Amino acid sequence: MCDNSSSGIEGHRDKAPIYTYECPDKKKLVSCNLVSVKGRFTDVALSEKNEKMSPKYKVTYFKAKGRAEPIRVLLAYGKQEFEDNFIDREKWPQIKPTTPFGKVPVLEVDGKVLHQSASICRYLAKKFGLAGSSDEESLQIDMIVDTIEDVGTALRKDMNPQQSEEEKAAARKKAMKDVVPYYMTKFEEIVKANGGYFVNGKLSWADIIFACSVGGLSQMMGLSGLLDPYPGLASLQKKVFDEPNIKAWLNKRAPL
Ligand SMILES: N[C@@H](CCC(=O)N[C@@H](CS)C(=O)NCC(=O)O)C(=O)O
Repeated sequence: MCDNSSSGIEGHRDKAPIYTYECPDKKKLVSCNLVSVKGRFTDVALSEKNEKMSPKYKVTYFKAKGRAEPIRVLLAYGKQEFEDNFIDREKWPQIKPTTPFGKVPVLEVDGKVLHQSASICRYLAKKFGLAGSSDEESLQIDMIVDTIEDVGTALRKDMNPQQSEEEKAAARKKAMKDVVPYYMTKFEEIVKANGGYFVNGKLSWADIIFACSVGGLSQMMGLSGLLDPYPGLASLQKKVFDEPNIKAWLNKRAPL
């Protein structure tokens, strides 16, 4: 379900020239190359690059939305160009050991490999002003993000790809009775009480995580219209995908 090219992951340390066309003046070129050769991501390198240019982003995952989608959507929101590196499933066994913990998505930022989707999203959200404007707001956002993860965990407990159609149907029925309404009803209340968003009446990365999760949840449940009984959540998802930068990217990206 995820992709990650071995050259992108392991090979970047040998590719010092990655910086050469990005660092126009000679002094910067030398220091950027040093940083790249050592494979480090120092504050010096970051501040130099922030002054001059956008980082070079590469998202590696399978050809699917899954845990990579909120990363892509956040990059789109931040108007960042990025490379979508799709892994062939047949090649995954060879690629897996080249990733930090045998999992994807990974995000490369100027060749530095980042892993753990929520950590990556939080990092990008901070950059693009979607991580809350106080510790308390950030906490509210994190609590929602962790609860969305709990929904997936609860569903996966009863469902797996090896199940027969009969077992799958029984698991879905149980989830539609116990898990989905429990979480969605509470989410709906929170969004209603917060001006149409999860936290303080404004867009945050929790909204993006939620909007991106609905597709995966619907797929697991084998139904469309998962949000039909929850108009506040349906409207939130629409608002996220109607954000101008996100919408522009969604319109031009190849369908997954
Ligand atoms: N907590 C990790 C989970 C990553 C994860 O489980 N990735 C799955 C795809 S969604 C994966 O790499 N599966 C392939 C494997 O484990 O071999 C994250 O959020 O990034």
